[in-house]
Amino acid sequence: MDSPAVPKDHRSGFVGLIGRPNVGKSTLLNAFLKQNVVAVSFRPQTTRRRQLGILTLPNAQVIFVDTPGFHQPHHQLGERMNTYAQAVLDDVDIVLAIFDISQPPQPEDYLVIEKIRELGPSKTLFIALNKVDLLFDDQRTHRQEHFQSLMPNAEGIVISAAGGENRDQLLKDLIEKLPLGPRYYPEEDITDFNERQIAEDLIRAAAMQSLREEVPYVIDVRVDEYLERGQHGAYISATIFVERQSQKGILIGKGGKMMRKIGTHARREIENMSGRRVYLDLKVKVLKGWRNDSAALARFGYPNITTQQST
Ligand SMILES: Nc1nc2c(ncn2[C@@H]2O[C@H](COP(=O)(O)OP(=O)(O)O)[C@@H](O)[C@H]2O)c(=O)[nH]1
Ligand SMILES: [Mg+2]
Repeated sequence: MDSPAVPKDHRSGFVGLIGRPNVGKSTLLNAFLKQNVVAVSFRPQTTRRRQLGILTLPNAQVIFVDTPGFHQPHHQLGERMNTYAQAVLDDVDIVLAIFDISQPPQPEDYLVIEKIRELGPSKTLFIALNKVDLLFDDQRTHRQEHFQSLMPNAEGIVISAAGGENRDQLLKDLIEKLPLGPRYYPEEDITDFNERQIAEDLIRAAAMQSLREEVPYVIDVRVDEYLERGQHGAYISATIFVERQSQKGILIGKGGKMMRKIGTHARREIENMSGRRVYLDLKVKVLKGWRNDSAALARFGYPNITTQQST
């Protein structure tokens, strides 16, 4: 591959986004890329795998690494998700730890703070206090000081991933701390996931947002077919897996109402992501206890990895 000419002062490297579930890691990544390449939802644990988001600028290439949120796992899937986030800590040039400043520190934030303490001195660390748009001005200083007191060795920047406050400033700061280096990926690459994988996550996120109680967390999605149909767009058929027969009933809903709702929402998201029309065909299958089944986890794309520091 020809490496394109880049200026002498070109900077590049990996920025790992870490934090507890639901603080806005994936939202921030999509905002930096100005494109929805990772799934976002108001449910925790929407992100289950590590995914790259590649931002190519004239003077820099920033490779963001989105991760599942650190949490207390209740099954093998959760344990694996934590190890994916842990592995990213070891591999990146910069760790960007994200917290939700609209709420006081939560128990899972302390897991993240512990991870930060364990980082070696050679690792560059940034702290972003996100969702400042949800705070009243008079709460801001107090809350910022609270978070800051828990991490006295790193300065935090208050941002709104969704609203934009300080987002450009954060990007600028990150780029300044990246090492000088080449453009690692061609400029047309924006993620290491293909459309099929992104579609799986978008369908799962759509389902997670419509379902309640434990059901959002027992599903996973496999795309069975992704066919190009020229000017007619794409035909996608996918299976949503659940753990029990009763959950299958909930997913289908009365007269298929829930499936239609999820299908419409997911189709819209996939159309936005891919920029073309999509015909989406969904079915549901039961795969008993898949979140604790090693073979099923591997098939769904959650391999068992070991890290230097096991969680
Ligand atoms: N108000 C507000 N909501 C946000 C912001 N950033 C993320 N969110 C919301 O927080 C929820 C979780 O976001 P997500 O990016 O999936 O979090 P992740 O689990 O850390 O990747 C979603 O409903 C987002 O729309 C923000 O800056 N302001
Ligand atoms: Mg996420």
